[in-house]
Amino acid sequence: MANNRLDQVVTTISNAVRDAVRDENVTFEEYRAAIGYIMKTAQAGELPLFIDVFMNAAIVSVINKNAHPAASPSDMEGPYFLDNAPEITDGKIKTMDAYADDEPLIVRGSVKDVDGSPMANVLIDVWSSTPDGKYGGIHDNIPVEYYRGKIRTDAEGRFEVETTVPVPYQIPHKGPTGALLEMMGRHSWRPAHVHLKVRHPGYRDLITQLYFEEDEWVTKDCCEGIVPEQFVYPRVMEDGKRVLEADLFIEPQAAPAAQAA
Ligand code: MBD
Ligand code: FE
Repeated sequence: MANNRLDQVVTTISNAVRDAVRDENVTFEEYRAAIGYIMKTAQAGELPLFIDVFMNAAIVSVINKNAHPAASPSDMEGPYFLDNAPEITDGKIKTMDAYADDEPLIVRGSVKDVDGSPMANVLIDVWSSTPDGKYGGIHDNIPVEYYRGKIRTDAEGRFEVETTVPVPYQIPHKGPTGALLEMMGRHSWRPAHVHLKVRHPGYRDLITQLYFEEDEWVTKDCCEGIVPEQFVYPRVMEDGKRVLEADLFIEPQAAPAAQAA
């Protein structure tokens, strides 16, 4: 019998890994190589990327399994959320002039309680990559205020912000994570995506992503993500700008369960 939650989860995981070692007849050399790989990944600062590529989708399936049926589908947060993104006051997320032929994108929609009532003043983080797959505040010294920002819903529960259209996204593939995928014969592409994180006191965080219909990677995400159909958008233009419109439903936080002894 497990003593506590930590004991239970760690024991289950280590048993699963031991079973894999036995099933695969893993050699001592392979075991040492795996340790070396993990150390190299840590030194490259890619542990969050490596873990998310292989595990984030499983966590999302647990979240969705336990969610209120009317709540919007959750999706992977990925390794590049930063909580120190700037508040957007002029309706525009900063993007880089260097990408001359990027397309403007309007992301808008509403936030409602699962009972259907609009929710005012809800905090939404929006983040996406540069056209060549880099994230502000993470890669290539791009400042944190580029391609990410915090917005809030208005009195009617609506939000709107402008950024640029992201393109199919190759996860950083020059480091150990990409090298591993390549050695496994797998690709390192995700569909183009816009990340959203919706937070409000008393409500469960909703972390999700928006996608584009014409994107070939929507059905073969390298992170094995199951893209929520309702968040895959056809090409809609308004005054020369692409538009994604998302109605997001969030659920009240469950009362904390009594801690098992
Ligand atoms: C990303 O940008 C991402 O969104 C996910 C889920 C995994 C790796 C990189
Ligand atoms: Fe991402």
